[in-house]
Order: sequence, then structure tokens, then C-alpha cells
Amino acid sequence: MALLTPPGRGAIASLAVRGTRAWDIARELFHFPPSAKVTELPNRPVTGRIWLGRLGEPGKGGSDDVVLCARHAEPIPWLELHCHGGDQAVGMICDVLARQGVVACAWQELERQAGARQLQLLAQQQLAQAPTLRVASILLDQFHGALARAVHRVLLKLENGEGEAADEELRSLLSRRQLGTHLVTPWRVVVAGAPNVGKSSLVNALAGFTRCLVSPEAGTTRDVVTTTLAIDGWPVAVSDTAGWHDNAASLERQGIERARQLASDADLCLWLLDGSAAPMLPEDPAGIMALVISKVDLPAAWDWQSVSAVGQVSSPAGVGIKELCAAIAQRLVTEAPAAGDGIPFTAELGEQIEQAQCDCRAGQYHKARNRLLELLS
Ligand SMILES: Nc1nc2c(ncn2[C@@H]2O[C@H](COP(=O)(O)OP(=O)(O)OP(=O)(O)O)[C@@H](O)[C@H]2O)c(=O)[nH]1
Ligand SMILES: [Mg+2]
Repeated sequence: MALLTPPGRGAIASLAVRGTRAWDIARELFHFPPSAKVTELPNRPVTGRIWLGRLGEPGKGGSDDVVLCARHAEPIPWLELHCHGGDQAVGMICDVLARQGVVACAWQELERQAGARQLQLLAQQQLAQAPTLRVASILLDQFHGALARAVHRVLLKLENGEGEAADEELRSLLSRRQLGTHLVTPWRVVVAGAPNVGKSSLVNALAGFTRCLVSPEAGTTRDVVTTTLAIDGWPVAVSDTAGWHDNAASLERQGIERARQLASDADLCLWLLDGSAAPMLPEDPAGIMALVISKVDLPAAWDWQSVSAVGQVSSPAGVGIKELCAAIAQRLVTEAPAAGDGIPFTAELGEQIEQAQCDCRAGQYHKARNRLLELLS
């Protein structure tokens, strides 16, 4: 048996019970209410029906109202029990089942025993953590076989000895590899720039609420403040950082060093240039930088119009934020996937597909094939 709903507080919990004896145990423990026209469950499980009653052993421990149904009747019954939620109520049902010899395991184990494919199981696991609707729909696509179909196409080409065509398919899959690793783990975007240019104000505008302290004084932000949000449906962790400058005292210098480190590891660093004050560019740009002009509502102190920037914003008024979000999304995901596109949706899947591509390019089609077959197992 496995708990399908998260542990902890909840109105309802779902349990799956799978095994050759599952139905016999259910028949033993399940009791119809006195008002019901029937007193016993049928001899065999039937899919497409639900039974309402109580589950428990008369005279032993407690019992709870449950909804019982069969997800699979054959060859091995897979039953689902919906009972009251909360650790204690669920624990009571688990104890009742355990006394009948039912062993607890993780839901993934139950799926594996029932013959779920590796890719399906992985997609299901990722889906449980999908932070946005866009990500969920991509992962559902993968659950329904988008990646498996793409891998099958490669296999077919390898079998026919069409190495170049197989390589092309693999290349196309790997072009979505980075996106695949950022479906559940957010992209990292760092907001950096000189002190007082409006970094914290921009992060607040992106977040849609006051996440960071803002003040007219330079040097307000000392430490990194990270907020996870959705930009165009992609999960993005945006970090506000301390303003970079040369004459910082010890504490501030530590903050600047952190900011520098974070910027060089980020997927994208937005470097803010204050349109109303002399611009300051970093001496050694860290990582992938894109310029953003801030305070465009104030009189321009320099010709920022001539700068190639991804955004021009007035954060407190929300001006230019929508356009900046679109530009950030475009930078992170250059080509958004179409419905049904196969995506290597974990880092490991990306690695395995890359290895298959190496084998294919080395003319080792057999090796590439075996690697891909392993993915489909
Ligand atoms: N007029 C105008 N003022 C802004 C804009 N963005 C920020 N400010 C103001 O500029 C000042 C500094 O803003 P912050 O967001 O704290 O700037 P910061 O870059 O985070 O500053 P530090 O953390 O000190 O490095 C505040 O008084 C903000 O209200 C803007 O687009 N237009
Ligand atoms: Mg700040």
C-alpha cells in the first residue's frame, strides 16, 4: 500500500492497495452502512464503480468512512481508498491494513511493480512538483509519451542506419535540454548594478509585492534576497543583490562579493543602469548580462536610448515591467516548445541523450540504440 496524497493535514487522503490479496482484504474489512441494499462487496473487483462504507475490524481499533474503488481489477487488483485526511486518521487505516499483512511502500514503488515505464514514472514525479500550469502541461505531454515517441523516432533511424537523420533528431531533443532542467528547478536571474539604481524596486515590481526594502539611501540592500516567481509560465528565482561599487566597507564588500558570485553562476544577470544618473558598468561583467535602464520616468542624464537594453523601466509605476518579463522569458527560453514536443525533462535524461548522440556521431549505432532502449524500459 502507498499513500497517494501528501502526509500531514488535509480533509481527505487517498491510499492505494495493490496485490493479489487486495480485494479479499477489502471484502474482509469493508462494511456497508445499515441502510444499504447490499451487505457484501462483489466476489471480484470491478472497475468503474465506487463503494461507500466503513473500513475497520469490528471490535478492534477504530474505523473510518471510506470511498473504495478499483483502478485495476486484473491481473493484480489495484484498489484505491479515500478516507479522512490527517496523520492520525490515515495512520489508523494503515494500521488496520497492516494487521492484514499489507506492507507500506512509496507510490513510485507501487507504480513500478505495476509495470509503469521509467519515463512515465519520472514525468509523474516531476508533475507532482510542477510550479506553473505551463510546466504542468509540458510534463503531462511527457507523461503521455512525447519524449518516448521522440526516442522511438531516433531508434527507427538508427535501425535503418540513417545516422545523420538520427543525429538531427537527437540534436533537436537536446536543444530543449536546458529548458527540461528548469521545469521544476527555477531559472536563476540576478538583478545587479550600482547602488541606488532601483534594483530592489525592480524585484518588487517583478514579484508584484514588496519583497525587498527600498530606500533613497544608497547601500540599502546588503544581502541576497531571492524570490521565486513565474515569468511567462516559467519558474524563475529572481535575486536582489547589494549595489556594486569600489569603496565599500567590509560588510558591504561581503555583500558585493556574494552578488558577483551569484551573477556569474546565474542563467541571466540583469544589470541596471539608472537613466537619471551617470551610468556605471561593471569592470569585469560576470556571467550572462543584459542591460536594463531604470528610472525612465525621470529626466535623462545620458543618452540611454542609444543603448541596446532588454528593458526600460520605471519600477514603482510598473512601466515597462510586462515588456521586460517578455524579454527575460525570450532570453531564457529562446524557442518555446510546441505541444507534443519531446523534452529531456531531467538533467539525467539530458545526459543519457547526449551520450547517445556521442555514440551516434562515433558511428556506434548499436551502443546508441541500447542507451535509448534503456530510457524506454
Ligand atoms: N523615480 C523613480 N524612482 C525610482 C525608480 N526605481 C527606484 N526608484 C527610487 O530609487 C531609490 C532607490 O531604489 P532601490 O530600489 O532601493 O535601489 P537599489 O538599487 O536596490 O539600492 P541599493 O540596495 O541601495 O543598492 C528609492 O528611493 C526608489 O523609490 C524609478 O523607476 N523611478
Ligand atoms: Mg536594494
